[in-house]
Amino acid sequence: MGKNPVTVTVTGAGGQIAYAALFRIAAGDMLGPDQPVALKLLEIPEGVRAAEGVALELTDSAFPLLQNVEVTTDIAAGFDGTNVALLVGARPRTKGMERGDLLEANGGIFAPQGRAINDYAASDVRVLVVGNPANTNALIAQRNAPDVPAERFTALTRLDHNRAAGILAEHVGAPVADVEGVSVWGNHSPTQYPDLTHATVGGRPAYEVADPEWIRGPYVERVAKRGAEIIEVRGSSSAASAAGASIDHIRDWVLGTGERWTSVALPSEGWYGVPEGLVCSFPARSSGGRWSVVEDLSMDEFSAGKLAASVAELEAERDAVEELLG
Ligand code: NAX
Repeated sequence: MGKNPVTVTVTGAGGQIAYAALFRIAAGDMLGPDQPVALKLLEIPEGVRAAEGVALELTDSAFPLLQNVEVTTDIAAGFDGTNVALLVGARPRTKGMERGDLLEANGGIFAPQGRAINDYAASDVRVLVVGNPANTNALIAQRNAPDVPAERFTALTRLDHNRAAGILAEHVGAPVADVEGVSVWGNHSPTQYPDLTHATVGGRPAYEVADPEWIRGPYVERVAKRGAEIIEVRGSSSAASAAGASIDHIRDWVLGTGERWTSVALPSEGWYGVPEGLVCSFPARSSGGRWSVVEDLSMDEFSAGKLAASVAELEAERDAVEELLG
C-alpha cells in the first residue's frame, strides 16, 4: 500500500521563491520519491491570483506524487492538518523603513500564523521560516504556538550554509561535494558568521587549503553579503537557491543528515552560551526527525566574538518585538 500524503503548506505561494520551490516539492525532491504530497498555498488577497496561476501549472505538470492543491487566503484553512509549513510570505523592507518597522510589520503576520499552527496543524508539524527577518519571525511564530514543541520552529540559514560551501569550493577549485564541516552561526543577516574552523576540503583542513586572512576577512564578508550581491548582479533577490536551500533543510530534517552536519536556526537551549529561546543558527545534524546541535566544537576568540555580535543583534530584534512574543 502507498504512503499517506504529507500536507505541505507554503505561504507567499504567489511569490518568486515559492515558484521555484513548489514544482520541486511536488516532484518529490523534498520528502522523497515515494512520498505523496498535498499542497496548501496560502496567500494574501493581493497575491492570490498569482498563487492560483501556480496551482494551474501544478495541475498541468501531472506530478504523480501530487494528491491535491488548495489555494486559500484563510489562515486557519491554510494550516489545517499541515505536517510541514514553509513560511515564505513576509513583508519586504521598503525604502525608508527602519528595521524596527519591518519587525513590527512581520509580527503582524507571524503571530497569527503561529497561533493558527498551534490550533490547526498536525501534531507532528515542522515549521521553516524563510521570510525575513527569518530568525525573529520564527521566534514570534514559536512563542505564539505554546502547544507545539519549540524545536519544531526553525529558520532558514541553509542558504547561507550552501553559499559558504559553494564560495569556498569555487575559491580553492574543488567540487563542492568535497567540502564538509562548514558552520553558520547567528542571525540570517550580514552579522552571520560562516565559520571554517572545522571545515575540510577533500579531507584537508580549510585553513590549510585557503589563506586564513582570506577566510576571516573577504570570505566572511562575501558569504554574509551574498544576498545583496545576487540582487546587484541578477536584478532581483535569490529565488532558486533560496527554494533549493529550503528543500534541503526540510529533506535533511525529515530524512536525516547522516554524519555530515549542516546549519539550521532553531530555538537555543543555551548551546555555546546563546541565551535560551533565541532562534540562532548552529551547526546541526538530524536523525529520527530531530535536529541535534553539534556541541563542544572548539571556538577561538575571533569566532566567539563574531557569534557574540550576531547574538547581540538577535537579542535587540527580540527586544523590539517583545509585545508580540505571547
Ligand atoms: P516575493 O515578494 O516574490 O513573494 C512574497 C509573497 O508573499 C507575495 O506573493 C506576497 O503576496 C506573499 N505574502 C505577503 N504576506 C503574506 C502573508 N501574510 N501570508 C501569505 N502570503 C503573504 O518574495 P520572495 O522573493 O519569494 O521572498 C520571500 C521572503 O523570503 C522575503 O521575506 C525574503 O526577504 C526572504 N528570503 C529569505 C532568505 C533566507 O535565507 N532566509 C533568502 C531569500 C529571501 O530573500
